[in-house]
Amino acid sequence: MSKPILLSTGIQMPLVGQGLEASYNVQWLNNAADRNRLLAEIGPKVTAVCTGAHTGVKTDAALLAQLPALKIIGNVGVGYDSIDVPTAVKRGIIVTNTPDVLNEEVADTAIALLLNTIREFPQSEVYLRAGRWAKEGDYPLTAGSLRDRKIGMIGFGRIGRAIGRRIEAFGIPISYFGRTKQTGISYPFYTDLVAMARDVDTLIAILPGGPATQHIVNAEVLKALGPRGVFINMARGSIVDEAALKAALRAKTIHAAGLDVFASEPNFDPDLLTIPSLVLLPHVGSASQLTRNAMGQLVVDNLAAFAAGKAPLTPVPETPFKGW
Ligand code: 8YV
Repeated sequence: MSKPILLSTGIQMPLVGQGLEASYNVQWLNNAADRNRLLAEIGPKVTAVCTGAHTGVKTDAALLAQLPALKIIGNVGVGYDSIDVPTAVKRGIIVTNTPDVLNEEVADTAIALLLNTIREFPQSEVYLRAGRWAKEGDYPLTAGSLRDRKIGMIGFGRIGRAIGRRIEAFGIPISYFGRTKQTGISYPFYTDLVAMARDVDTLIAILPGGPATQHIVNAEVLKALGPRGVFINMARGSIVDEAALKAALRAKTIHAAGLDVFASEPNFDPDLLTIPSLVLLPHVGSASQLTRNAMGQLVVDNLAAFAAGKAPLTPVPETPFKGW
């Protein structure tokens, strides 16, 4: 029997490519000289897709319409906002993601970005490398310190709680904003983001992207955060109004921001580079070999299980596996 056809929307780690090829006839959209031609040829026979935010390709309504036999989409990453989930639900397509295996890595990165933003470590290294220390004296004392801060978590899911545990160890008070109050969590809970922003001075965003959270951090939230305010985004670029953020940083109505994610990736707005109070990372939250291998293996395991007639391991809540 010939292997089922899987479409990869972009380049994947060797571990993923090789793992998928054991169960599937893998077709690479990124290698196609003419993508439309490839889709016209193989689209009707594709039963599985492997994708991820890093591929830069959206598994949107237009792509899904070209894949009428599709049964499963394996996403490299916990966030699956590049996939049109409502259409997947309607068509009975299972979507899987990579929860849990990246929690601690992303939480570590969030803390690094938080400290780098508040204490200006990247800027002070640039100062050292430019030979300014001996010539001009010590790097200026930073206006910001983690010591006197109150942190508000925007989203308090699995990664949010891993960040929360670290912040608690630092002895810093935490609040959180979300849709529902979490059982067993005693931190102050807000359903009103502006109210939380008013009560804290540091926001860390770690919530899903997509239409429901589009520009949830807007001019009003940033204004409420105030002039000592620090905003850290570990979620998706879509959750913040980047124009409002740039304006707030330029007008110093907030103090600083650290971004691991952007409205457009990898071609982010170059104007961001002109703002000295911004610390910028190229979406590296989970980007160690150790963690990406674990994520890649989970994608392979999900898609291989499905090809072998077994239940996928980690379907997203919207598309539970209901049996054969
Ligand atoms: C990955 C991420 O960079 O898990 C996620 O949602 O954003 C990152 O860990 C990305 O998904 C790789 O495609």
